[in-house]
Amino acid sequence: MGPSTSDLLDLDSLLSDDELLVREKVRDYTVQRIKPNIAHWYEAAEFPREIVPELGELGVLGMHLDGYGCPGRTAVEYGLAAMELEAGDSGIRTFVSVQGSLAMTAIHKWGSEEQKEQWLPRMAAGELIGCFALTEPSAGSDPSSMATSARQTADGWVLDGAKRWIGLASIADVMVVWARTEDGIRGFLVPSGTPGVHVVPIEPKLSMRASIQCDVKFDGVKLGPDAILPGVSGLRGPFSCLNEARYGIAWGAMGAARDSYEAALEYAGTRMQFGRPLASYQLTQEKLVNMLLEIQKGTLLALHLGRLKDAGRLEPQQISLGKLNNVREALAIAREARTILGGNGVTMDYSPLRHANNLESVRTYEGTDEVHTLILGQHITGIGAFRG
Ligand code: TGC
Repeated sequence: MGPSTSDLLDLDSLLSDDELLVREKVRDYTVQRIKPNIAHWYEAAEFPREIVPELGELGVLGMHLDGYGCPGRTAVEYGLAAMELEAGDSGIRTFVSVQGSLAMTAIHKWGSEEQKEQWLPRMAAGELIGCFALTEPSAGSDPSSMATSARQTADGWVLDGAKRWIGLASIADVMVVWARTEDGIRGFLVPSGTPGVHVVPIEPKLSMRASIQCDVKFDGVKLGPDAILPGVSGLRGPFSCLNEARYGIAWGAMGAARDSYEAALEYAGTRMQFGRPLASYQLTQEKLVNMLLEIQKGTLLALHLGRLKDAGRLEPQQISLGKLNNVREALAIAREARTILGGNGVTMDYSPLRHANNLESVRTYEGTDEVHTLILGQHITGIGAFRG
């Protein structure tokens, strides 16, 4: 049998047996565990916490990290997993990104040996949840303007300030908090239950409903001297973690796009109008073909980024290219798929509008379209246009 209609170019032939195996395992999990339940979780605005240990068992938490109980898989394997999970829902892939690419990566890259031993094995197993607190109410695209501060005292540190849009904060066992110090921006590990930390989920939301994002306030929070991540000072610390998450998003978005396309293709084949299936109309075929073009190109792009990453050659501006392009195209595909579904496309029975709503958040977090455009603009012209 030739390649499937979702993989016209036979991109699967570019994957190794191990990569295909990882992909199939995560795809099976998504089909059996996420897809049958996602409409309910989304409608109820519920993050299914019970799946966290299952994701640990599946080997997708801190998937690309080595040692400390982490799975130690390749960048391509991690990307394929992100793609399959986001074919289920962006909120589920977001959990995996926040836990693995952001919180665990920060500890793995910049933590002390004790911090790594304390947190990483149980986070990889899905026994503990982490979050990553960078964005603030008035510092989104520009984290260099953050106001949250950590003041050194005789006993350690005192943290004051506020963060916003922090994924998983209300259920996190540990927060990675970035704060301004006399020594520049530093990372701190704040365990749940620390006095002075106040977390409030942001709701109701029209996007990412099966995920949690929170406001967090730090009011004179006392931390020990060993709360600081010793390995990094400056924005390089959080940005190096964002690179990992943005890379995963370039893959994940193509999962949401593929699921939207497949839903529209199946519907078009069975839905009769004017005595013929929708798929027999030229206007429908053009929509389906345009979706497939972008899915194939975007998947090939993500795979190329993954191969560069595994070779240790992936540059931040290349990640920006992937994140910008693939999320933008995925959003257009999800919206176009919804048009084929007609009125039925606005019900929870079909995935494309849910994907489109989620992708509005995905295009905004981890660097907006505008930020990635300007990162690329700076790279090609040599002139930074972020500041006036
Ligand atoms: P700039 O002066 O260029 O750089 C400051 C320092 O950082 C280094 N750096 C990087 N290092 C590693 N990877 C990268 N991609 C890096 N980009 C910059 C740089 O070398 C420098 O290091 P050093 O040692 O020389 O000091 O910084 P800038 O402020 O001018 O950057 C501008 C801009 C717009 C590119 C940057 O601010 C940016 O990327 N803004 C977007 C911020 C963003 O993505 N926020 C997302 C927040 S996290 C999130 O959304 C979580 S969502 C998940 C959830 O919790 O639900």
